[in-house]
Amino acid sequence: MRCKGFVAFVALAASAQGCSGRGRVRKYDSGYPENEPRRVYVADVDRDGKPDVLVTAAASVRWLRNEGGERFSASTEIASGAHSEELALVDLDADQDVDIATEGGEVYLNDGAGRFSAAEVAQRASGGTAVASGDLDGDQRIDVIVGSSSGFVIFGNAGNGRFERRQSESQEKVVQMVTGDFDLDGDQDVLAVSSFPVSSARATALCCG
Ligand SMILES: [Ca+2]
Ligand SMILES: [Ca+2]
Ligand SMILES: [Ca+2]
Ligand SMILES: [Ca+2]
Repeated sequence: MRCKGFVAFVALAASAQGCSGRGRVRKYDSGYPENEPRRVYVADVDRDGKPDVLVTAAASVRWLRNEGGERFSASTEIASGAHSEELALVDLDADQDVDIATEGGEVYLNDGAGRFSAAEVAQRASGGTAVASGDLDGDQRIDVIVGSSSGFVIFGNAGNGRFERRQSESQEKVVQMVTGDFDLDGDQDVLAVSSFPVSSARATALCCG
């Protein structure tokens, strides 16, 4: 019989003078079998002001709603699909709630209450090792970048819940990516870290919007 996996939180008791250093350990059931949970994220999924917890597995994302008072709800699955371990949590449709993009190139849009629906992603990449987000073309819509064993692919946000494959960079396996204006020219760039020893990291100015 397999045991359920747990996500553990540490709550430190604080006094008026500051943290006492003594705390409690509480455990919450992630809903996954033993050894399946991969990563944990914090985001206010339902916009009630209380940070919620998302736990990922290889092909699943589960949500533990923060009910206040150190209580979290039983976990519920809010997304499923291959390569769901790493997430980008960002408002992709500009409706003021947190949406989900997975390293598998799937996008799930939040209705504001924690119910997610899959967006349309054209020519979604197979595999997936990393995901990042940023407005790469300067159109004020957040785009999604998906890394794989053969580089990374940009999925441009076309609006109305649609994402289209716009550009790919063929290179070595991508381990992690971040976005930012690394060359200070006013547009967002992608920094992709690879496991290839010669060029372990490089910043590429992809769009000059
Ligand atoms: Ca919340
Ligand atoms: Ca949203
Ligand atoms: Ca954009
Ligand atoms: Ca730039």
